[in-house]
Amino acid sequence: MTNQNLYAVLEKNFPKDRSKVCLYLPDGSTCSYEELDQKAAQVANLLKNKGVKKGDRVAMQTGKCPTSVFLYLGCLRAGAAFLPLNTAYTDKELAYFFDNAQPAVIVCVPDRADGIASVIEFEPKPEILTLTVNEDSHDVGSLPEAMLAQPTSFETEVLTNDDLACILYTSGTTGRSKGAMISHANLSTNAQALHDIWHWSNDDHLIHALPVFHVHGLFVALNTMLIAGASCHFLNKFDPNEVLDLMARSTVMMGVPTFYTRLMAEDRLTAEQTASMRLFISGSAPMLEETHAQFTKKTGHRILERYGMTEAGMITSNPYEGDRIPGTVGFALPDVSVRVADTQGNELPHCEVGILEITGPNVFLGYWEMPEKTAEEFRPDGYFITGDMATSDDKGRISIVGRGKDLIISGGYNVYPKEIELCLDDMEGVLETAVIGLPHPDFGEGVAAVVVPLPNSKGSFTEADVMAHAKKDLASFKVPKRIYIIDQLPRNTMGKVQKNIMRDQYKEAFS
Ligand code: MCA
Ligand code: AMP
Repeated sequence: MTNQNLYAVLEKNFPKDRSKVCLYLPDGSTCSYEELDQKAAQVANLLKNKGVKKGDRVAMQTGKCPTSVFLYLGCLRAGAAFLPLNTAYTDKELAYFFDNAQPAVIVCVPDRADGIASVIEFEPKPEILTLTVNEDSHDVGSLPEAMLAQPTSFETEVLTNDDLACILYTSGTTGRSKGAMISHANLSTNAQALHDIWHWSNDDHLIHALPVFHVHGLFVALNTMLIAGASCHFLNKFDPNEVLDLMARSTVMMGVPTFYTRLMAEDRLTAEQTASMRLFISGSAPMLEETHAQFTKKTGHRILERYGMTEAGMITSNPYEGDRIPGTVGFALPDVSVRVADTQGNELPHCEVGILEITGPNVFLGYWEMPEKTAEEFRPDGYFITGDMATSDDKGRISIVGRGKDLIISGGYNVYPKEIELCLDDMEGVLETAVIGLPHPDFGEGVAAVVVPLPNSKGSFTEADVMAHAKKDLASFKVPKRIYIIDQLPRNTMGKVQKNIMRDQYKEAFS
């Protein structure tokens, strides 16, 4: 049987000469493919020695550093399910994920270890390992320390297509997060498809400035770079000036629309500065047609916009050759089928607006421990209901025209209003709240909350109090950047809160 382990698939495509650099790091140091393989082996050996078995969860909440990549690859090699978590999550948010996924091992930065230990309520208690980067840019902590004693070779676990590779949490319209179970084949087929349609080669050099705890930075960027045997500048965070410097030595960049709007504010973004680049890719949130046009005007490059989601990786892409049409997200990836359907799942004629449904090797296995949620989001014929409103033209080109789900996308991060509303509703003196997304020049959408006090609590709290309450429990990117305290929410005759009226009323909030 061919080993379907994603690591085995990636490894087959590693360069013959493994001394080739894979990661170029901000301090000028590098990591070769040989080193990557050995460090991933050390992680896998360590996990096995700690009794981690196939399918056991290994959670990571750390900053971006080479060891975070070794940990990801080591989990794949050992057959453990990697569970990356946004560094902004608070202890309260983590408590939910840990309780739900019950990881065997948690890797975190040292100053979060006590807080994390205090929220663990399940047995057996997970082992907590630490990882951070010191002032000399070295990865330190109990994880890198323990890796040192481990052998540098490891026989990668033989797995089948449907074996679990990762769990990524995605919030839901009910406010309750769901762990999307992603298989080895979901990832390898998606990486191979992106490699092919975006014409990757081992000469490519990627600018990697995305976080590695979401699909975009972890799978779309890293897996595709690795399956090509290519290399990347592995940056801790997005800094437009650093990225502009690197463009002279790179060929591909991937980013959320905020990366592009921030780059465009720089005078150094010119055709000369980007001359060696062959491909700029955008996704995770809609890019304004105006951003596409201005970027082309400044650089001569046409940004390639693609569309995807946690549950399915990449779904559609504008073509590498041929028209890249702003406002559209292109065609279904090879082997992926898409249809625009009515609320019953019946396919609609071209150009009619409906919900996008998809099927293919990229579609996830289901939600962790939530079979009823999984069933709700699949049609009997196997199509997954994305919740995105779309149209399809007669050639199959897809445009995302809105969201059927109540979702805000801020700088590429998803924020589900219900989760924020539940948090604010808990505040003393609050009767009810409505959370909305408003146009934001930097983040695309910014989070705002409309708050109604109880009749006897009017004047008892301020906008700043509401923000402080939210900050206690919610990741910072979810905290509303504007608060409006009003007497009552607008409702229609059926009593339903009319968010569209509030979105219109406060639309200038961030302009
Ligand atoms: C940071 N802040 C934000 C965001 N990022 N607020 C709203 N939305 C955000 N995205 C807040 C911080 O909490 C902080 O608030 C203040 O802004 C400044 O923080 P800082 O860290 O300096 O921000 P930054 O470094 O400039 O980050 C902005 C960013 C980053 C570079 C746009 O958010 C980012 O890397 N976004 C990419 C997200 C991504 O990878 N998405 C892919 C998901 P305070 O001062 O109050 O603390 S995968 C996906 O969606 C699907 C599958 C797909 O299709 O790809
Ligand atoms: P997530 O749940 O974090 O995986 O986010 C996936 C969601 O991001 C999708 O369901 C879409 O709503 C949105 N999205 C991703 N890429 C695009 C894009 N190019 N245009 C519009 N929306 C996008």
